[in-house]
Amino acid sequence: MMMKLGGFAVSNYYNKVKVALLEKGVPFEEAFCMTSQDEAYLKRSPLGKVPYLEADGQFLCESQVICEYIEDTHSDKPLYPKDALERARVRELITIMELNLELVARRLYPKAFFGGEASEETKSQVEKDLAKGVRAFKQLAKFSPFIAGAGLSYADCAAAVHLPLVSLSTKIVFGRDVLDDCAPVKPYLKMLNERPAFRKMNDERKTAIEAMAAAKAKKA
Ligand SMILES: N[C@@H](CCC(=O)N[C@@H](CS)C(=O)NCC(=O)O)C(=O)O
Repeated sequence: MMMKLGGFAVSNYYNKVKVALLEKGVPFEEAFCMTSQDEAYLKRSPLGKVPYLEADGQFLCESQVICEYIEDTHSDKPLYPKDALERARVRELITIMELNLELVARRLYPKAFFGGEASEETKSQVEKDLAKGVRAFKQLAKFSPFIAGAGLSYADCAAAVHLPLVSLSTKIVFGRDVLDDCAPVKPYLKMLNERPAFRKMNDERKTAIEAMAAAKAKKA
């Protein structure tokens, strides 16, 4: 049974899984859906978030759990190194990027992207927490040429979708991209985007953003 990825192409967590599937050449279908707290949707995704994966008639949530499942079931073209410690390093980078960069910067998204606000207290806390996250990220990221070393990994799938949002939201809210302190980020993202899978994911993301903006303008 063909795997189905549920979500929408603007979501960074959805795109993280999508680009991994594309890189690995795993066949999958995209099932468009938005986040929802409806009972029916919660059966697929218990927190009401995207993405979810439907495989063998079952549903899985949490992008990293989904990536682990994809890796366990499709061992061709691995996106983890063979060595256990190197594999742990990939997971370490993903965890730092998601918990200490993306999730922290996410508190700025209402103001940065959705016409909302961020209190002075929120901004100050986010700035402090991001400083720690950026320091840890700089310590761990290798850029040689991939983020965890010589081979493309799930950490690159995460970096490609999360780092641009951290940059953009902090640039909009603080007037300063917190990742400017880490010079290799921009050329690294450019290098990733030269790969067909990453380009496809990003092209489809841009198209989805434009469609969302057009739908919003039509409503107003
Ligand atoms: N830890 C989750 C995060 C997923 C997530 O936050 N997705 C966002 C869209 S990018 C979402 O569904 N937000 C709606 C909500 O938080 O209720 C994962 O890795 O899948």
